Amino acid sequence: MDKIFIDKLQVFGRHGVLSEENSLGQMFYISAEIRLSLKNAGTSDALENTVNYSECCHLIKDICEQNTFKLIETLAEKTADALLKFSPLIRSVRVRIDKPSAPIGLPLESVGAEIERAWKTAYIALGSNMGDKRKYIEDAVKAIDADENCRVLRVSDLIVTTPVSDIPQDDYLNGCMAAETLYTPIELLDRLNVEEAAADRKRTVKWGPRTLDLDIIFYEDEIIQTDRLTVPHPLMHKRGFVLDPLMQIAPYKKHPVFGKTVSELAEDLKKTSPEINL
Ligand code: PH2
Ligand code: MG
Ligand code: MG
Repeated sequence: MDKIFIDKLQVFGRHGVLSEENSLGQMFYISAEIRLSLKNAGTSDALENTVNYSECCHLIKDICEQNTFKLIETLAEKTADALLKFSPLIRSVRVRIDKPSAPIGLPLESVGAEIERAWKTAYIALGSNMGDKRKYIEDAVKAIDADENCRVLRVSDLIVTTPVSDIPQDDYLNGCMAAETLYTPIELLDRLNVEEAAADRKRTVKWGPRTLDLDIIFYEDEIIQTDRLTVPHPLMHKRGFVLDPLMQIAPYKKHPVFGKTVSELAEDLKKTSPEINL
């Protein structure tokens, strides 16, 4: 991908684990690769189609000068985060911190840290079958979009579905959304759980009725299996109430385990379970 780069911007800072570093300070050299398409800027010759590297340099300088972190990792993280939020055109960043005068007591040219961070696309299933179902879902979508670490890209229609459960309960309203996020998968899960709690969801019975259910279906093409989180969602390919709305917003998205598109998974489900009305 195209990039704007900043090479070894020299900024004074007071970051360090030692108290002398915090009081005396030292020079930090900060480098960044800011990845975005430069095509429109190159063809239009218009600054609004890219990022102003001068503004990026001042942003980096301000973060370095106005904070005192123990770790260069923190300085790198805060810098990457601010750059990623600086313009919607920016897709990913690489940030490198050099600390050539680090008090180590040994001769060296530089020590430092380098990180890469990016906006990631996640697909999230939305469900509710208690109370004002539409409002629970719409409020959650709004709250996620208002979170500075998330940008909602698309939301499907909300459809009425029959509960898939042995426990008798009211019909569901289901949908799906695509969002870009700076959260890791587990941070995103925590964030979605906050919204479920805000909707006063009680986790009493498994498969029981719920005011709000927000499930991560895909996170980029990552395959995750931990105690708390399985991605892709392990049942998504068997659930019409997931595939049907997902078809609207991402028919050609490929399942990273099965290698099939959402549209193909929906076809397969229709063949094996024709009673599911897709
Ligand atoms: N969610 C479940 C269990 N059953 N059935 C429908 N129709 N819609 C759901 O969202 C749903 C369900 C567990 O999350
Ligand atoms: Mg669920
Ligand atoms: Mg859930």
